[in-house]
Amino acid sequence: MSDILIEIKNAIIDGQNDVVKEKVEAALKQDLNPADILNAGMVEAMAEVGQRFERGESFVPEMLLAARAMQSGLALLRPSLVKVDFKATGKVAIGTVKGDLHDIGKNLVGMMLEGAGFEILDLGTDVAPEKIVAVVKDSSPDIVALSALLTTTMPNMKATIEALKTAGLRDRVKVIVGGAPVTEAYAKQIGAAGFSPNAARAVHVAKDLVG
Ligand code: B1M
Repeated sequence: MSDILIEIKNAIIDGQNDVVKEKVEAALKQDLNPADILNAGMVEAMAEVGQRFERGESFVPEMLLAARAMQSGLALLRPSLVKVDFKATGKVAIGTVKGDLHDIGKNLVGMMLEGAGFEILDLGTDVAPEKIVAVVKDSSPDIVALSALLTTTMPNMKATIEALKTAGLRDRVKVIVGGAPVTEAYAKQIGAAGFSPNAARAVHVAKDLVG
């Protein structure tokens, strides 16, 4: 891995916002592939932060600082990731489920879908099933994309699908799900129309569903 990617990774782990910005700008100037900056530098860093948290070597404040540094780097990468390819058309409402505040993966999925030509309604984090029902009624998205990072909030994906059924809207929208603890088997079990383990795959899943 190139030195600058290692520097980006370490700066995210250490929550050094300004260093991340400086290094991501430098990497882009050096014409490094944005996908490599994202995956080898930035996403790897968050995986390491999670492992340190699990081992009791770092705590919530460190995770927050790393997340802030990651978001700063993502903002700089955004223009490269969102070079719109107008082939796909469709509207996606995306949000992190109720009780869950993790939004980096959700933001990344939203950016990649936007880059693929989808119109994005970003509902943010901690999105209750009732809110999704209201959005489907009022804004008629083709797809609802749900993210969950906690095993304790995953059941709110099922609750959202159930709420859409109860409101008689289940056939008006395709629900796709993802996030670190979510599996294809879980997606099938709750009746989701699609599952993706990462942002790039989410684009293919969404395109297949509207195509
Ligand atoms: Co938290 N956290 N966190 N956290 N956090 C995890 C998820 C954890 C795995 C860490 C660990 O223990 N190793 C653990 C969950 C354990 C579990 O449930 N199994 C955990 C915990 C326990 C917690 C708290 C409970 C800690 C506490 O307070 N004691 C707490 C919960 C708060 C809440 O949500 N109610 C908490 C809080 C936080 C912060 C706020 C400090 C911060 C989030 C800040 C933010 O998002 N703005 C944070 C962070 C940063 C993490 C880790 C370190 C990194 C997450 C991340 O951004 N990854 C995380 C450890 C880890 O994931 N390894 C951890 C990078 C991102 C690009 O990946 O989000 O997986 P990810 O997204 C991927 C795919 O999953 C997929 O595509 C993305 C790109 O490839 N994807 C989708 C995601 N959503 C999708 C939707 C789709 C499709 C694909 O739709 C179709």
